[in-house]
Amino acid sequence: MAERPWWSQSVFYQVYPRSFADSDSDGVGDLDGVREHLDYLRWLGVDALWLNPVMVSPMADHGYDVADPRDIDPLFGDLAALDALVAAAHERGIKLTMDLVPNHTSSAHPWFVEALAAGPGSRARERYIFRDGRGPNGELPPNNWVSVFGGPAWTRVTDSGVPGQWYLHLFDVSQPDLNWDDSEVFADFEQTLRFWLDRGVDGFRIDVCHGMAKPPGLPDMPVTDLKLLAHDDDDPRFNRPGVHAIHRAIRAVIDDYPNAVSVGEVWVHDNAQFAQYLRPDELHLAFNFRLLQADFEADAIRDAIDNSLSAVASVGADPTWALENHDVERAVSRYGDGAGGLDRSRAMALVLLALPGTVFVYNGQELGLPNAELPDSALQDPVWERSGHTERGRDNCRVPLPWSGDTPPFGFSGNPDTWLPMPPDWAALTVERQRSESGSTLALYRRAIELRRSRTEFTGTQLDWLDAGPDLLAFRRGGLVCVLNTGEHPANLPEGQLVLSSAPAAGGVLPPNAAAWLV
Ligand code: TEU
Repeated sequence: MAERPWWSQSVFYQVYPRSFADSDSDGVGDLDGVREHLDYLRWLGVDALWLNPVMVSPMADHGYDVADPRDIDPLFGDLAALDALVAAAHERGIKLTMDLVPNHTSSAHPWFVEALAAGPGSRARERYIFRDGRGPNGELPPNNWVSVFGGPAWTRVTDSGVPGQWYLHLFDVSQPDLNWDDSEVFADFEQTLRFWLDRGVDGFRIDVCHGMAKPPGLPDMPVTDLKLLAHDDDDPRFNRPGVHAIHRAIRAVIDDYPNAVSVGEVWVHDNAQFAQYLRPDELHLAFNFRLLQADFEADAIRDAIDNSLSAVASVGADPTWALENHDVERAVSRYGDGAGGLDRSRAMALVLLALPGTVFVYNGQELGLPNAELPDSALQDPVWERSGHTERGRDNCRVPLPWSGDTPPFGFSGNPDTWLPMPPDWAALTVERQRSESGSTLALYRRAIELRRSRTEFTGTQLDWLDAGPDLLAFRRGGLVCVLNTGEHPANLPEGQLVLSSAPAAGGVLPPNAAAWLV
């Protein structure tokens, strides 16, 4: 078998830059903060970082609204700070990937400013999706599409002082969708890819890879009454056939940089359609969200793993795994909160890190952080406003990391006024505290990553299910056996030497809400 690329069995650590570490005491994390904590990440044992967007942005969607894709926002630092971070990460053997947003720009992007000023029919409007409205005076939006963040996906602009055309925004009103049928859009994106790759960046996470291509004629959606932040596979807003030509063009550029990786955010449920994004001339990797959507039940988890493996098998791509990211509820809270939720998320950490393929760990996951309770006045996610205050949005999985000490801001910042308030009871969850406790969640992650990296048993892409009994999930991968107990009763472990468990498993008995590794 040909040697696999560097990313194929790697552990990526997702840094949400606002919330990782603040070096300049403005209450918001930044690039120097990341650089100053690289030794922590080396100690944790991760292979690569994924930084959420740090480009110039008004921050309406915390960086996913990009006004200049080829510069760093002053909130996070500057190009010199990025260069210094890349160099310092590479010195420690850690790769660094950035996050690119091709589906839309910020409304503050010079192209959009120009498009508003230039008026209907202009060249500048062709880079976005402007249309005349329906109804006698164009007072109705061009179609019935809704925004993923709530409300209509169209906003009407003023042309020559009177109500004029409408523009499409699948996300916030400040995130106009680009027209990928316009060749200048790709030409500019190519410049962005090369700009960062030439600076030594090791690849990209690419946002909304199932977006970009829009269907001809922009037909209505069959159903508009959707859960926010959700869509299914026959939604005309996403996953249109034309998207694959875009991915082939992107890949052709990335192939000029043989060690660079592309990881797509692909919210497509059907396995065959998902796999199309991973054909040899499209994305290298794509996030698979099944595991983080599965309940804590042996059958549901097995189903998620089986589906994820078969989705990539048909195209020979590596599977990817995640339990958390900046868009979803923290695992501890999702699995039931309190001690039970923590136990289950620790158990799932061992399932995650036993699997073949690329693993993503979201910052704070290694500390067992729960979702934070936030007062209404603290909420910043555009989802809160756009849903008319019915959906709280994603802020509570984005609270800054607790590093040290007994009171907020726990060493995250020199400024007590952090961009989201930090819960006082996180004193027990700081990095400093957990580094000193052998049974901590941090210690568990570190040991699991170390074993995954160093033990010869963790080889091969083959995964075989073992018959373990009801409420038990058990599989063999190479020389490793992973057992998870999702039931209410202790279970006997199979034969083998216990190398790690998420809860004490003395005498070969695995308690409920726990997992173990045996060789
Ligand atoms: O998310 C894209 C997207 O489709 C999400 O809205 C997804 O459906 C939802 O989060 C699932 O719960 C990406 C980014 O990850 C997100 O942070 C951005 O807000 C969004 O793109 C817009 O750029």
